[in-house]
Amino acid sequence: MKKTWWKEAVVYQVYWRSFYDSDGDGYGDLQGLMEKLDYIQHLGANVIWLNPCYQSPDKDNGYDISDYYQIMDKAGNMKTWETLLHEVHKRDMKLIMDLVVNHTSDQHPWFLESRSSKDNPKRDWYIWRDKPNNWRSYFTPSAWEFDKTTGQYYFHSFAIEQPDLNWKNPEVREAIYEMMRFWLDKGMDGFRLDAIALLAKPDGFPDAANPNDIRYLTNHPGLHDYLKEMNEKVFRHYDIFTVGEVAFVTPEEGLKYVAEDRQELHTLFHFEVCDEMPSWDPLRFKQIQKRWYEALWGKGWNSQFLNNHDHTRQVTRYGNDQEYRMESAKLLATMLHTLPGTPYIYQGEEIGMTGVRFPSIEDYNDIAMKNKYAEEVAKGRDPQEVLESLQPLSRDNSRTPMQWDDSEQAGFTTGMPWIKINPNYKTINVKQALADPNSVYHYYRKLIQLRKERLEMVYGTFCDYTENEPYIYAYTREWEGQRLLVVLNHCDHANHYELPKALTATNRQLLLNNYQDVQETGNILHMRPHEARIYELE
Ligand code: TEU
Repeated sequence: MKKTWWKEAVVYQVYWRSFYDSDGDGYGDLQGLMEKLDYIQHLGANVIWLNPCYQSPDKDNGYDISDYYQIMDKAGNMKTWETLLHEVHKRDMKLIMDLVVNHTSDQHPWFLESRSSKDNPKRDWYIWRDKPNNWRSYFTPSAWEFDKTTGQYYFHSFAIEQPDLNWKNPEVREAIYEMMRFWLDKGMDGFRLDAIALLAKPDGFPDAANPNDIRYLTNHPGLHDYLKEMNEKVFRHYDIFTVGEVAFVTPEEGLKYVAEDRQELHTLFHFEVCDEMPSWDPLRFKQIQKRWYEALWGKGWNSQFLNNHDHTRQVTRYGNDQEYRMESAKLLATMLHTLPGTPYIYQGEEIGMTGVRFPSIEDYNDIAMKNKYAEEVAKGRDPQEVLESLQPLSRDNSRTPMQWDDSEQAGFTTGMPWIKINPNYKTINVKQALADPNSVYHYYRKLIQLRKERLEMVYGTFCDYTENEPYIYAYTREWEGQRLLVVLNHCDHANHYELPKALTATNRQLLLNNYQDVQETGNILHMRPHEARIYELE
């Protein structure tokens, strides 16, 4: 397997508006991120993924871009961004930017022109039809919006304020490539490509048999031609890292995006876990890991993550955020950093931050949740019941501000935060985590350090010994004659694990564990609740 910096990287995702507010306006900002770069560096992560900070009316928190060449006021300005890049590089770290090219804001001048008349030169930059089909969008009951100026409907895969670009039009593609080069020429290190599996649309937009199954929004023919062209015209001319957001793909389909010999993207996020596995389901999870490993290994590269700004915090959704919060957060980290693929840390995960339940819909900001709430209540459903049904997966679970200390507003801002702070900040915060040698934070540091030293964790072949076990997950990673064994007891009670013969033939040495006092030499491992261990097999 070819070695590259991005395979060995540990990525830290910064949802800047919730990270650190340097000027008291209630929004995190780029200057705030700059002030916390040492914190991220000290953790050991070496690539930062920055959520979109381009100019935007902010209907979907920056994913509705109205000017690709400017920085949003809330975030700062181009000068701050350039200083940020410089400061990141000074620390031997890299910066990748989130980029949205499936759609723009409805306030983007391209769309303002496009909607102004049927014969405007930009008309065909977006997708216009006389009649809608029966598709839903991610955020609304119809993917089409009627525009009375010209009496036609335009297509939007997400909010009404996010019209989809027409990728069939070569002028659109050239304009996007030019803009990509503008950013890359500034020296940044790559892109997280938003909703990239949606670029191609089917001819004629036929109705879907089941309009609620929105898989029809993704993976249409033509998509890979666009990605190949993008690579040829832009990506391959820079030493960068690209990761595409690719929903609803099988591993075989996923490989097409990342196969090294195809030259499209470097890696992908598939969402078989986050979109399709609502709660912890060990057998299914193991199967997903194995299938992706088998399809990609030696050919293309995967990512490992269980949460981000769209998906509820992992210790709440897939672990235990109560009695075993610390152990559980550490176990999930151990798993993500030892499974095949580049691991991602979503800000706050490293201190075991949890999801949140706000009492009222008014406390929420997430456009996906608010639209769904309105849609369901309009059908006559009980508002309280609707709220409760939407809370567990609301995107705001992950978007509450970073908890820096136990002072007012968790040390995030001196003003009024744009979204409420999780009330548990008094006990869960960075200050506490830095002071406690057993904290989740310090465990992450050790784990990341280990990944730098033990390249088996990056390049090793993967073998799962517990495919049918509901609680214990035990697997090895082997590379250049070195072998690691990872054993995880992902549950609230203790379990024994008897090592299979294949794993007992050699000595074993414990390299990392999330309990303090493991002293076991026999072949039966007594695993405590949410216990995680990494052994070297000699
Ligand atoms: O998300 C795209 C998207 O499809 C997610 O909404 C979905 O939950 C999933 O995780 C993939 O199937 C991206 C951004 O991450 C999100 O914040 C934006 O709202 C969206 O695109 C629109 O730009």
